[in-house]
Amino acid sequence: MSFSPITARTRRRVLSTCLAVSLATGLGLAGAGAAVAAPGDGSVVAAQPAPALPVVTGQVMNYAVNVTKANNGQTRKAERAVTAAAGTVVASWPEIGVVIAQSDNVNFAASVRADKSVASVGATRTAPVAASDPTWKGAPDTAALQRTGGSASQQSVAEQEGLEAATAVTADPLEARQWDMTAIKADQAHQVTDGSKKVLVAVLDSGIQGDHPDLAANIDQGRSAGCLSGTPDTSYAAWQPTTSDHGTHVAGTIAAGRNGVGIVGVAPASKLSSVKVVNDDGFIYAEAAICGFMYAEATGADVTNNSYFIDPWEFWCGSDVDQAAVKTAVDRAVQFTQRKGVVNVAAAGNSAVDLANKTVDTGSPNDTVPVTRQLDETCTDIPAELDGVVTVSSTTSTGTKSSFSNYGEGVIDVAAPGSSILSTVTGGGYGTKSGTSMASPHVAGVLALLKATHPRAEGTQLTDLLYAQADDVACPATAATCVGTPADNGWFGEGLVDALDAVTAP
Ligand SMILES: [Ca+2]
Ligand SMILES: [Ca+2]
Ligand SMILES: [Ca+2]
Repeated sequence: MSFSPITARTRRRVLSTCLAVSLATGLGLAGAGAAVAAPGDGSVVAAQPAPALPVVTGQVMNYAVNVTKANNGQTRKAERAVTAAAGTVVASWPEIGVVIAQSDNVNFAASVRADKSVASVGATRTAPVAASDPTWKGAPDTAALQRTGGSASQQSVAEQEGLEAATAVTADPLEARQWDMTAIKADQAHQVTDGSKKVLVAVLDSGIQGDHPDLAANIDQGRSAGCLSGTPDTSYAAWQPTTSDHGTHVAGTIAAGRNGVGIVGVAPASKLSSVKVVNDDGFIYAEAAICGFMYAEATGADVTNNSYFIDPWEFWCGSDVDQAAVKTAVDRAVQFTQRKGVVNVAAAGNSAVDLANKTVDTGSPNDTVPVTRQLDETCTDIPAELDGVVTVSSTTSTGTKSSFSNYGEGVIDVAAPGSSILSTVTGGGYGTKSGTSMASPHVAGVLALLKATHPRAEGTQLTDLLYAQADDVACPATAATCVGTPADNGWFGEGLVDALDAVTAP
């Protein structure tokens, strides 16, 4: 779920989305035990591996399949195991040994888990895949095709998204209203530099309006794509916003241009790529996020911004066989990009919970019917809590933690403004939004300035600078939930990011 503005309307929208989805679920079948057929006794083995279990038709589900070794040969073997178990390959990433598969065989996961080339398999959702879903591999849904594009419910979501929390203002120079830029000294940094067009920030989100007057010149259309089908679609429409202006708002905070209109982003000379991972119902599934990370790295992104958690679990638990496999698949993509020098930045989330001491989750899975789960230390928000990801909490204009922001000692890396942030919205205008979604892009922008200042630095070299330069923010004396020292604590991590240091410090 992308961390949309913190309003009652957002919560209602999420709830209505949950209720609208069929109760019928693949939970039981996806979690079925890995029963393995008795091994052969030396008789001749058929070239085509036989399914370990019979094919029994049920609901169409998507799966992340993790290969034992990240290479072409093993990945091809895993693809054959998918086919043998009555599955279809949706996407295949041999660089990380991950295959995304689709099947209506209720024994699919158990059968594929039995293959020697496969380390783990997990259902990416609890709701079945609809024929209208971009990953659908079955026969065309003729009923859906006959409906005019966009259902009534999508329309109303679009209207809500476009209007909610947006304070419409005319497109005059609006820098005076950008308290956030002053707070991180971006205004002072811009006296030195606006950054560099050689730096690319990938915005994994709901799309960026391609012809927004404050963004168009900075969008690298040749390095933008939609990932909703599980593989990159570089057509213009595939990375455009449809039902949400979230990605357009995030993009403006990073790199709205210094061009005489509207606002100015943290790193206004930088390039942006729109990598669409949020579907029309507001969900970010693992198959889209993995595609997004892999595409961003392949197209030379220096930084990615991730203002979302991967659905349908707010926290993915390693103690669950499906959730563990999906978390592994996403982590493989994230760690691959980081080994290649990409810095991934993620919002900490808007549930006002202590990520270092999780207790209970009542909101997941959000694609069927949420259950009450006790959380243990294996349960994490992805991608925010994956190793090496820059995890960002949100601050207000008075410099304290935003009430909605998640926190946690040893989890939060840095803080940035996220309450009442003015930025670009679809329709060519401007509006204010609040959320850790709005904090994360400030950090992505500071990293873009750092990359411009230190063109040879990448990965942890950049994050080391980011953390060292951040301005310490001590825990407020009355804040019982803030644990740690002024130099590093659970509300602000290593402190408020510093755009001026990013362009002036050696
Ligand atoms: Ca501007
Ligand atoms: Ca982190
Ligand atoms: Ca500093």
